[in-house]
Amino acid sequence: MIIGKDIIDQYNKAGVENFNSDFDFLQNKLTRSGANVAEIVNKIADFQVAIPSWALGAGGTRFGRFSYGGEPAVLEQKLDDVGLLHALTHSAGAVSLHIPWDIPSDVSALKESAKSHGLVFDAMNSNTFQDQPDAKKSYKFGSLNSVNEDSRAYAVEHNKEVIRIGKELDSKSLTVWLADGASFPGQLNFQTALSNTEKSLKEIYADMPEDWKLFIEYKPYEPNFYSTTIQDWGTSFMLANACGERAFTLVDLGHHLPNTNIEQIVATLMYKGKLGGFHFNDSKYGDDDLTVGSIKPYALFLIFNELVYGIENNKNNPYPAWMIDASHNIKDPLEDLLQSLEAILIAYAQALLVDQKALKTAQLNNDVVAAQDILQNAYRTDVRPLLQAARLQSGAALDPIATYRNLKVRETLISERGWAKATGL
Ligand code: LRH
Ligand code: MN
Ligand code: MN
Repeated sequence: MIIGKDIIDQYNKAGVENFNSDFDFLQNKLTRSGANVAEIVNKIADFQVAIPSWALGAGGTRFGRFSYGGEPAVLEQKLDDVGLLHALTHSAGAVSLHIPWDIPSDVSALKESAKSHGLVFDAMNSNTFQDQPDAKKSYKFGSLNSVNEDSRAYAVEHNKEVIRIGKELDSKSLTVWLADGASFPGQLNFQTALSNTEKSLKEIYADMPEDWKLFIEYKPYEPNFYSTTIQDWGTSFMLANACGERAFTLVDLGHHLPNTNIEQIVATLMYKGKLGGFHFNDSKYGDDDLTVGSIKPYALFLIFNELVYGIENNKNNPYPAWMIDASHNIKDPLEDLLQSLEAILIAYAQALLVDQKALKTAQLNNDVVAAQDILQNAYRTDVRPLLQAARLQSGAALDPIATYRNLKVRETLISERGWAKATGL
């Protein structure tokens, strides 16, 4: 199924009148307070978030998985689904592949299809956290950190293979997330595990083309429950520094212990020019991979406030790679991703409204009340008409979920694909 611009325009007609009055009201209000509305709308329109190839089917938990009709069965169909999201929003202009879950069988056909949907290939993700059916070595006791030299070499080789596939797709980065760790005290020598990991990452880094970046993701626990070798941003930062200037830390919102101040981590990394990428999701208890903004929207806004400040002020930090890393257990995955995209852009737009000059003055005067007010004034603004303006100007849907439902996308996908199960997670 393909959603053409003409169909979107047709559906937009019904909502344009309401949009105009909502937008006028907000534009007047923001202009009065000194904001450059046109510039903000352009920034929102330019913001692109990668969709991971593993998020397009129903995810499930370790207790069960409930299939969702019309799920993509092969990579080509996953790309088509990202194409649908991009047609509706114009903010999902990239796809991120996980290897070997999604190995392209025909690279040039896949590139052609990506081009037709207006998509590029963002970071490649390697997978050394499971043994594949044809595996020659096991990752049961670790991969890049393993005490077993053969397993380590096998894992390094896999990452090199992912780089090779990524080069063919014109991707420019590799994300490494390691499950490596220990489930019981005494199982691992922490220093040896770290030193093995560092050596392995350096080998992978050395294999990357000059214009590639390495993103090192951290996570405190799961699947190992006693220790994880790359447990926190500090460990990732240290390893990125050891690898070189094209290695960076990647922050996944779900990879923190409860109440961690993630916005401060963002600021710290950007200060040192080492924030490479972001995985968006939301969580209540652990790495829940819930819809972005569904649990802690204010925390998301505070994170975006630091990102916006960092992009503006820390020119030594490269523009970060954005990706949604969510999983959908009971919702239609495409609708869930549309909700995530909306939440990301809302937080971004609110952060763009923060009066940075006034905030600095309040901080210099130690005016705590004013500082809080400045942030909350931005957070409490209903910025959705700005998102609609951005979508309208780029030919996307005023209301993506309503258009998706009106067009009966899921019903069409079910009739086209049946009840096929997605591969991967
Ligand atoms: C690990 C993770 C990592 C993986 C993805 C499937 O929890 O966040 O990014 O590659 O999930
Ligand atoms: Mn992740
Ligand atoms: Mn995760």
